[in-house]
Amino acid sequence: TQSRSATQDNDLAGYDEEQIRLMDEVCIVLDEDDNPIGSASKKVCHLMENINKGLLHRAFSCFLFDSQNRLLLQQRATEKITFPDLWTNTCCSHPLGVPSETGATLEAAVAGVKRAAVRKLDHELGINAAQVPIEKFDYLTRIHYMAPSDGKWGEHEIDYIVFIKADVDLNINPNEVRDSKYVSADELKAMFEDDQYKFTPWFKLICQSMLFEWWAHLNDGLEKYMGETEIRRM
Ligand code: DMA
Ligand code: MN
Repeated sequence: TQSRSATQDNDLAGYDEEQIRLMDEVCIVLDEDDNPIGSASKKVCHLMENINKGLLHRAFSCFLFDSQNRLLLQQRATEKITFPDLWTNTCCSHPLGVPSETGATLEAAVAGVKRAAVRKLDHELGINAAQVPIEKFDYLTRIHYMAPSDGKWGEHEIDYIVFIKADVDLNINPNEVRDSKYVSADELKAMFEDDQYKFTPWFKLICQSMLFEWWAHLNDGLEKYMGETEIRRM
């Protein structure tokens, strides 16, 4: 039936048990203007058959820079159901459909996203919450994009982009992250020229649009890019 949990689901047969369990998380369903209109499981939100009917959910992409302005990248684990083994920004996930992570106004939504980012930096990379306090995150903008992963799974999100500058200790969760690497802007550009690295679609979109301009202003003038109210459609 439609209501059975992801752990007993034919769509998920053969995938990693822990990643199947996480498909029961509750995502925030949105209209095209980022207004929450309901909730649905992570599994339901990432099936292309639902995305093709317009189902859209809220997400975030966190970019963590160290004190030398190097960006922390991760390679997604082979166990991930969507976009396995691809290189991407520090941490991505979804604010959950719970009061502390949902918001109807932009301000409340940004606060919820920052709480979700602290939660997932710990879960994926083992970064202690004390090293990434909420007040150190900066919200830049939102992008609306759609991207298939394979025939069955994909993304259709309004993705909140947040930056944080912090030196952190990592304790990587291998079920989430296969590899990680700090890079300068020039090193990231070189990775894009190297065929051995494959990247997620949302990270490519952010790199092709604003990332390098934001990065150049990390220490000086980032404020003018922060808090954008328009949703960038990509
Ligand atoms: C989802 O990321 C969010 C974006 C911006 C694609 P994800 O697939 O890494 O989510 P999770 O870590 O919750 O599986
Ligand atoms: Mn998603």
